[in-house]
Amino acid sequence: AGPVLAIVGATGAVGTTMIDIINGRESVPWSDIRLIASPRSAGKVLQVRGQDITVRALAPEVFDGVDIAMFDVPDEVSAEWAPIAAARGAVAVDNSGAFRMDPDVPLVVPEVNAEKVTERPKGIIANPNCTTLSMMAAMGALHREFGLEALVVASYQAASGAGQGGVDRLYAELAAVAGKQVGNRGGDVAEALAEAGLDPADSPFPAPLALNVVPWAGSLKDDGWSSEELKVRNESRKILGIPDLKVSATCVRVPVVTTHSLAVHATFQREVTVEAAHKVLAAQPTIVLRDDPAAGEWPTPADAVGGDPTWVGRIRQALDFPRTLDLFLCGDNLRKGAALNTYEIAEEVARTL
Ligand code: 11C
Repeated sequence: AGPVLAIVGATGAVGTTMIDIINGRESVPWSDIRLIASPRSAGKVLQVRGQDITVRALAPEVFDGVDIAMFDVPDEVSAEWAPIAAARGAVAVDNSGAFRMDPDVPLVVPEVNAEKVTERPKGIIANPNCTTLSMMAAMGALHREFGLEALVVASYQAASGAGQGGVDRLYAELAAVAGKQVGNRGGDVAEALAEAGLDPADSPFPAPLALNVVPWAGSLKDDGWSSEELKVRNESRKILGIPDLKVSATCVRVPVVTTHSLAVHATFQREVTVEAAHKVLAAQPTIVLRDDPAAGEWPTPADAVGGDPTWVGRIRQALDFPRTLDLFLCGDNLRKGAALNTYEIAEEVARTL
């Protein structure tokens, strides 16, 4: 019989996407799939590959007999429960930020460092942040060919990065401004939201997101950096295996429901041309290269959303920077950015059991 898989956080935004991914697979290696969530969601019945599965409440004994447990829950829940799952014999594949920078926990993107799944002294493997992940398959491929030296990144992050609450808030704000001539005067978007009864204190975003962009994601760290910007730096270094990679990121929230985009200024050790980069990226099975500006072809979140690949385009040789490319990437933050990559790690682990 195949291994037993558990999805912890099965009813959340990422957990729901995880079930969609499993339902969409032609075949799966699992002999059994367990759905686990908070006691509030326990008892719900969800369909997985045509079978009704009752969601169980998180408890130590639900991990007995589980080979791989995927965690799509907040940091503090993972911090407590992933070690419990590991102690009960499961390999925990964790999508939170709790273990990513732990030197005894590999941080894995299968296209870049799949071999690391076997180096798991704590029985835990971490899945990167969705913003970092959106560029890793492309950067890994370019790094193998040209040797990456520095990354300057600006993100355009979707509301669903902040979970279902982020999606609900964006839809509510869009409904509140729809059909109104707002956005032309300071504060009038905020007034429209207030008139619709939308309290800023209830928003996961620190400013109106409808008709706006917000240069903030995550929590405040030293010297004005956001946690999200530091994750892009630290996680990119660990995944790519370049401890001294120079990285500088500005993370921005945009009124897109799902799919993060990144504008990347990437500097390499070796000479790189647009043609050579096209060749490398076109050969990657998980990348869609869409780069013909004369034909109006470039990636947008609307193209990438709901799919597995990362879309890449707008590749240009930086005019004043030799060995540097500017490019634009889009990746579904709930799929490759979270559920899909976590599931791909679980598949890699299943191959090693
Ligand atoms: C966002 N990238 O868009 C974040 C969400 O470290 O897993 C994911 C946070 C994380 O808000």
